[in-house]
Order: sequence, then structure tokens, then C-alpha cells
Amino acid sequence: MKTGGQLIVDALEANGTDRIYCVPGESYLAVLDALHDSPIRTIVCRQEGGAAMMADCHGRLTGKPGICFVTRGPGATNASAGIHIAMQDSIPVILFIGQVASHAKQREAFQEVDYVRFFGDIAKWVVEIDDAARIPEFVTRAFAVATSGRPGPVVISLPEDMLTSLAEAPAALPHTPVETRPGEAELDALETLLNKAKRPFVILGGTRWDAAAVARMRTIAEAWSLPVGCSFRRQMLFDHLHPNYAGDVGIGINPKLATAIKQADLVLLIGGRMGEMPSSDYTLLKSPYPDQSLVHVHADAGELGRVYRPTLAINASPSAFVEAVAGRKPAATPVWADETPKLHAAYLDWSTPPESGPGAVQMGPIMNYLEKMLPDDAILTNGAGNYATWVHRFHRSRRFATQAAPTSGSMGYGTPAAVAAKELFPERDVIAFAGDGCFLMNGQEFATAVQYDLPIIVVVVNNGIYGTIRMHQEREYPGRVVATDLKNPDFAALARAYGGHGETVEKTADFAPAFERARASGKPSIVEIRLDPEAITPTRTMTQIRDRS
Ligand SMILES: Cc1ncc(C[n+]2csc(CCOP(=O)(O)OP(=O)(O)O)c2C)c(N)n1
Ligand SMILES: [Mg+2]
Repeated sequence: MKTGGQLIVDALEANGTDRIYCVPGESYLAVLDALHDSPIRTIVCRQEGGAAMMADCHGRLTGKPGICFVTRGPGATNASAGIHIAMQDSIPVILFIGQVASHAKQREAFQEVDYVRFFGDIAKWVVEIDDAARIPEFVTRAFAVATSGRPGPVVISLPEDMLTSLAEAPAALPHTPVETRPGEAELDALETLLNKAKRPFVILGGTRWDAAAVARMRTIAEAWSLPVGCSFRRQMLFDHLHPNYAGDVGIGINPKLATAIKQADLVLLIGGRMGEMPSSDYTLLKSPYPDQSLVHVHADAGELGRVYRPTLAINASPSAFVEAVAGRKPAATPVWADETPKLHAAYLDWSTPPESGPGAVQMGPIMNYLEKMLPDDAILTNGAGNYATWVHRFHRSRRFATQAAPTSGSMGYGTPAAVAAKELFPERDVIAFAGDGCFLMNGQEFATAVQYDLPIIVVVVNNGIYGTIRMHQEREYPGRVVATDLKNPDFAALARAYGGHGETVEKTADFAPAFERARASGKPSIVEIRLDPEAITPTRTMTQIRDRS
């Protein structure tokens, strides 16, 4: 006989869990007690939103479910920020919530929430376990659901009395990974479409990639001379310095790239959903009927034909798909072969940062410096804000598992993600980028970095405004500024107060030595850049945006 808490931990161990992210609560003390004697590493966080985002980053970089434990009510509602990210981004996560005891349910007891209803639309599956004897079944099933087809978050509610009850249960068996491969018929049809095409274009996106799949994709692009773009915030799927790389299919897309995609006669969308942001509001690919022939490859049959009617639908995970296609070669040099390097040249041009802009700090040379000094395997994280444009446009991503950024555009992701990334990969440089607004959402997880001795570097791009919203405000309602000015703390002093290292950069030339000192400190660091709010985009100032409207 074992407690429910012990059965939960046993089932996690059986499924290969090595670490969990949590904020404790009295509702799941029995699980915490079982963790006391488990080899699973328990990482205690400062807010459940941060804990859930760490679990998301874990799932994003490893492909294995990130595990998060939170308490009922406010713990669960805080965690929902990370669950929504995992849902939109197709990331495997399992969130366990301590629930009120069975005798108190349905009375709106203390912190009671109905999780099936609350998470219904933002999780892949939500379940409450009422019988401790069924814990092995439900936990193993949660792993299967989170990782199969289109991965996503699973939420499991654990009534307190169920966790303390004693039950006899079969030992949990690990889940069985589910693979979906294309058949010969699909591969033949794809080859026929490629042989007929004059101007094909490949867009990579989604999850269920790994380093081997990324390497295979590169070989396929080379064999067929295909131009390749990466969907919004999926830049780690193709080497940006490869001659077939055509650019980031994201927000503020290179107009030349947008034209190439619109004028393509065949789009091969591998793994992605081509949502509102990467599709430039469904104009690059029109929904429901794209102008181009569309080959859509996705691991979830439900995704195929949901938004776009594909010419050819291939129900396969990206990794299984590229493995199957790698054996196919064109009979002769494709007719588009000479065009592909031109798209790469346009990308190189587009991703060369400007040397100058308003104010004493120039982000262009700072990005140039970081590009030269950071190793290819450095992990870059960020949340949402105009500062992220500098990273997405000018960072030339080289390798898989080097990027953690929410395609859902959630602020406050960068710092907790960096904590999780550095804990997973202590030997790699981990740099979080945040705006002044973004950092103060979940910036408290900097304390977690200090607690676990994780020397992340957070680059806080401080322009004193919620810049993205100010930009939209000035465009739509010029001069009528409401709720976008911010009075900020001294971020470097804040880093020191937490026990970390802090730097303030007020001139471009100060950045490199400040960054070097932060790196050499061996401590979690904040490098605050005081950016002129006029420098709102790499190409246009705030005044130009206001004057144009
Ligand atoms: C959680 C969340 N709240 C609000 C928003 C809306 N929003 C998008 S960007 C932005 C401002 C970001 O400000 P900051 O981090 O300072 O970056 P900046 O744009 O100034 O570079 C806001 C409020 C969002 N995307 N996510
Ligand atoms: Mg800002």
C-alpha cells in the first residue's frame, strides 16, 4: 500500500522524469514528501507562472514533458500563463495541481476551481484523479497525450485526500512514444509535385524536431536546392548561414521574403500551423484556400485541413517525415536552383544590423558584438516586446535547441526560460533578452537563478515604455499616450539586491566590457541597456511612426 503522493512520484520516475518545477502548497504535501526521497530534482520557483514557463522551456529544448506542480486556486490560475504558451506552441508539459479534498468539492471551498472547465480551452487534456489506485494509469496516459500527435499541456488535478489515501496499485509502466510516418504513396505524390514545381518554398515550424531531424532537413534542402524559411520563433530549425536559408517567416517579415512566398507555386509547410503571425494575418498563405499548392506535413491529422486546404496532406511528425524524404533525390538539377542563393543573399542583407540610430546606445553594434562573441550553442530566450525584433532579425541562429521564445507572444517568458535552460545545460551560455516591461513579469525568477547558482545573463533593454503598445498607440492615436510610460527600478542594483551581478549600459561602447564582466562574474547577471525610446524599431523612430500616421 502506498500513498497517492508516493504513487505520483513513482509514476513520474517510471516515465523518466529527472526534474520538476514547483511552487509548494499545502494541497499537495503528500507529493512533496514523496519527492524528499526521490532522485527527481525539485526546483522551487517564486511564482507559478514562472514555474510553468520553466516546464515549457524544458519541453521545448528536450522534447520531453516539462513537469510542474502548483497549488489549487491562485497557484493554478498563476500557472495558466505558462499553460497557454505550451498550448499555442505545441510543447509537452504536465501540470499537477493540488485540489481541495473530496468532501469539500462543489461548495466553492477554499481556493476551489473546476480545472476541467478552467483549463478546458487552453490545455490538450484535463483530468481529476479521484482514486489513487488509478494514478499509474493516468500519469502514464498524460505522458502519452502530452507527447503524441501535436504535443501540448496536460493538467492533472489531485484532490488532497486522494493524495494521502493508501492504495494498492500496479507499478506504472513508461508511456510508449507514438510515431507517425508518411507512406510511399505520400512520398511519391510529393516527388511529383516537386518535379512539376517552378518556384517551391519550404517553411519549417512546430515541434517534434530534434538535432538529427534538423541535420536531415539540411541535406534535403541541399539535394533539392530548396529555399527554406523558419516560422515565427522557430529559428533553431535551420542554420541561418546555410546558403539555402531564406529568412524568418515572422512578424515584420523581410518584404523580399514575403514576395518569394506569395509568388511560390508550391509551399512545403513542415511541422508548423502557419498561424496568424507567421502567415502575416493569413496573407502569405490564404485561408482556407492558399494561392500556392500546399503540402502540409503535420503529426496531428486534426491540424491538416483545419486552417488551410492542402493539395497534399501528410500526417507525419517532422522528424519521421525528413527521415523518409532524405532518401529521395531529384533526377536533374531543379529549375529553381539558381534562385535559392539569391534569397539567402537577401536574408544576409536584411539581417545586417544598422550602425546608427537615435540616442547614445545603438542596438545594431551590440547585436554585432553578441553575434561575434557568443558560441553557436548559446541559448537565447525572450518574451514579447519590440526589443525582441533585434534578436529575431539580427541573431543568426546556427543550431537546434538554442532558442526559447513563445510564439504566443507572451511577455515575461525570457527570465524563467533562461533559468530552466541553464539548469538543463550548465555548460552553455544562456542569455535572456527582456524589455523593461517584460522583465518585471516573472523577473522574480532571477532569485531562482541565484538560489540554484545558475549564471544566466539577462539583457534588459530599458526604454522606459511598453514600447510595442506605444508604437501601436502612436500609429493609431498619434500623440495620445495612455498607460505606456513606465517608471523603472535601477535594474543593475536590483540584480545586486538579489545576490547577482549588475551592469548599466548608457553608451554603445560600454556594452562589450559590461557583458564581459557579467560573464566573468560567474553570477546570475543583469545587463541593463538604457535605450532611447525613439529607437523603437531598427528602421523607424517613434517620431517617424507618429508623423506618418
Ligand atoms: C502577458 C502579456 N501582457 C501584455 C501583452 C501586450 N504587450 C505586448 S508587447 C508589450 C510591451 C512590452 O514592453 P517591453 O517589455 O518594455 O518591451 P518594448 O516593446 O518596450 O521593447 C505589451 C504590454 C503581452 N504580449 N503579454
Ligand atoms: Mg520597454
